[in-house]
Amino acid sequence: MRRWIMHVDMDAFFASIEQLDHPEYKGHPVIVGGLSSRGVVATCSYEARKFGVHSAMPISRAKKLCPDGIYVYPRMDRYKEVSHQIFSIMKEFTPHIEPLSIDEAFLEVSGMSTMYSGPKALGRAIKDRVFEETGLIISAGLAPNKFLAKLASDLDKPDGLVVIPYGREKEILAPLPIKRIWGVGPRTEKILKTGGFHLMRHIQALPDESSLIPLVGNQARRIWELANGIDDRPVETDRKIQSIGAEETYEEDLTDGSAIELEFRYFANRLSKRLRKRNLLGHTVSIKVRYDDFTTVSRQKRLDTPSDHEHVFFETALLLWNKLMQDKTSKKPKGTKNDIELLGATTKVKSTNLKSTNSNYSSSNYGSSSEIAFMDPPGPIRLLGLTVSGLDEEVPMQDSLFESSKNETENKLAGVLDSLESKFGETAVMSGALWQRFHGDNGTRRKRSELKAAVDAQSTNEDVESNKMDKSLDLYKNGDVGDLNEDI
Ligand code: TTP
Ligand code: MG
Repeated sequence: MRRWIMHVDMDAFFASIEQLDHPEYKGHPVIVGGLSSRGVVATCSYEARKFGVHSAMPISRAKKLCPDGIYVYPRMDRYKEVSHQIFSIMKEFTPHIEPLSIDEAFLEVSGMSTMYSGPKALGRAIKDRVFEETGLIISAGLAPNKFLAKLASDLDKPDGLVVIPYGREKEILAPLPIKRIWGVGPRTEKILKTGGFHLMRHIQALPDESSLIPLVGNQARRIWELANGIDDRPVETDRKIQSIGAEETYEEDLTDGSAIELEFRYFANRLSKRLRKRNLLGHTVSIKVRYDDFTTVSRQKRLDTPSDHEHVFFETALLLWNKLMQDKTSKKPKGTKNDIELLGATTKVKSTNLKSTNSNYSSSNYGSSSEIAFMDPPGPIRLLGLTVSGLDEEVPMQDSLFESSKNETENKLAGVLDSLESKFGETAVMSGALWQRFHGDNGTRRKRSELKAAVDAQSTNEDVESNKMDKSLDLYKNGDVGDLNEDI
């Protein structure tokens, strides 16, 4: 039996939902994104793309290119709801689904094409069904493997339905640039080009990968295979979440340590709730910092014992932040030398005795390391982020075992949405919500004690999940879809 993989990707997903829910938007350029001066475009309708607007572009630029467009703020809950609906429809065709993002998935459809007159008819049936039930259009690609199926779904967007038949893989790939190979990011692309490899056909001309090894090392075989249309990866229905993160781009740059402390408290609280919800423990904590000149740095630390505790995440963030600031300014943080040594040990000590999943730490429970202040940054900070990775499942209780098999697919999708959310970096969109929470009505900052109270109060409110859906980083679509998608 021949293997057939289908890749589906909704057209202009957020914008199409806005047009669906607001019929008066149909046929008009619709731009979804952060509406503040620092907002970026999450996506836009194909009508807006004609003006040159695209995802991750600053809204201010979009407004110059398309002044008469309809600009709307994202409604993540609604998009997630539609996403679930679409995944349920696809599940009626096959249980073998690998969700890749909120609007994208692989479907293992081998064998199913015999139930239709061929792969194209199968693709048509799924497309039609999604359209009938949701009014939304998917672009689909069907091919002998994942790499080609994903490529195919993009070849004729929007409303695409492209089949790459057996035997034509190399021919279709030959004229395409090497950056279309999964895992070939800008850095690898540059290296390959220095070796004279610009198009897939240049790699196809090689008898094997050996000439690529000096350029790209152990990635050579994979790159050679993909350029030749060879990809044996299975559709992974149980792909695990790799990381959970939160980050913010601030409407006004942060300039003092106390504001930064508050942000990390908030992130730590949010991440620990999300981990606990999924019964996960994280091994590695990383912080990300972007200065106002867009220089971006990150630092990470592996915990001795995996944790889901906000105070462990917070204290590790404190440690990493102060180390980073020390490196940057060659200054010591406020506090004695002993404090700093203690801080180094704190994460270690704390993470060993924090197994309870029922933590409810108030700010006063943060322990002695909270005596150490966050150092002031050397310059204005535009973005902060905190991510927990190296996720392991906590040993489940009897009840949750039952629960998890029952809701397996939902959990997987929720996981993908979570990890997707963690990739949506440039969160001008979200910053509005956080900003309001942290500010009085007149826009002035509340006193710090009030802010802490706000954070503590929030830690009891499970419903305060933010609608963060802005994105920026080239990590999107590359970051979370398995090892092949990492830049090398
Ligand atoms: P995409 O599938 O990349 O984009 P799209 O569905 O809007 O358009 P198309 O597939 O037709 O090219 O992303 C799916 C959704 O993810 C998108 O509607 C909004 C969100 N997203 C962002 O928020 N920021 C981004 O930079 C990108 C690329 C997507
Ligand atoms: Mg899409």
